[in-house]
Amino acid sequence: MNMTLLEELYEAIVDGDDDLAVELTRKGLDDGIQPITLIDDAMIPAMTEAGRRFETEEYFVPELLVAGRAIKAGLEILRPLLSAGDLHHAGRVVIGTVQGDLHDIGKNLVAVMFEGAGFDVIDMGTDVSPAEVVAAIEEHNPDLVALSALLTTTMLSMQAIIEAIDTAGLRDDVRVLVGGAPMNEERAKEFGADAYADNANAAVRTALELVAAA
Ligand code: B1M
Repeated sequence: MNMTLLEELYEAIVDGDDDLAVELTRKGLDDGIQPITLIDDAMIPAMTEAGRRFETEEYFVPELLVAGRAIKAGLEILRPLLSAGDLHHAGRVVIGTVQGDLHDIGKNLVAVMFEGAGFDVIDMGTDVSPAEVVAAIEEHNPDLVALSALLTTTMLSMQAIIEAIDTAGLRDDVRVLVGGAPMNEERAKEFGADAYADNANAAVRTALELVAAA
């Protein structure tokens, strides 16, 4: 059976073949496939499938790690293209995965989409403490703080971070957007965030609204 390029890219990521993921991402672009189509129709479904296999114990941590490395390698090819489209300055955002949490695939995706929408993005990485977020706000003076958490345990760090921003007297200077699998609107409100977004596209839309309203 002949597979389409999107199916091949999907398979390459599920199999954790980062060289092939890079090759197919480049080929997809050469064939005129939009970066967002490569992300939405191959990369995210592939990571979802790797996650499903993890849950059913067909995959273990090493397979998940190589799948994560493959999606990251593909995204790196797309990053400059997504950013090049929009040169206007939508605002500045500091983004990170909260303390105790090392999941960065969703956060990286949101960061790439922010860049594509014209935001200046300062990526604090993973396992970001309240003090690091406060220091990043003081250093970069962002419009928006974007926080990602993938574990039910680490999502509580979001609340600690928002409290630390408040204690530092900076809460009125920034909007706080939160997201990640265990989050929802209710928890976002409870933790003191300004907004919640459940996927990367919604994150961009919500970020633009928050910055415009401020
Ligand atoms: Co982990 N892990 N993991 N893991 N892992 C989950 C999250 C889990 C649900 C799997 C499971 O057991 N079913 C589970 C959490 C259970 C819970 O707390 N409820 C879990 C666990 C338990 C763990 C460990 C504790 C496992 C262990 O060691 N025993 C451990 C913890 C390590 C740590 O962080 N301290 C661990 C480790 C890992 C790996 C390192 C192996 C790897 C991460 C690699 C990496 O990120 N570099 C990994 C992975 C890959 C997953 C799953 C399979 C996939 C996550 C992912 O990347 N999805 C995940 C199960 C699953 O989700 N099916 C799982 C793809 C990504 C594009 O989606 O991150 O959800 P996601 O991001 C989405 C949205 O959530 C949203 O937009 C993104 C795109 O649309 N979003 C935002 C995310 N951040 C946002 C921020 C926003 C807005 C939207 O605004 C700021």
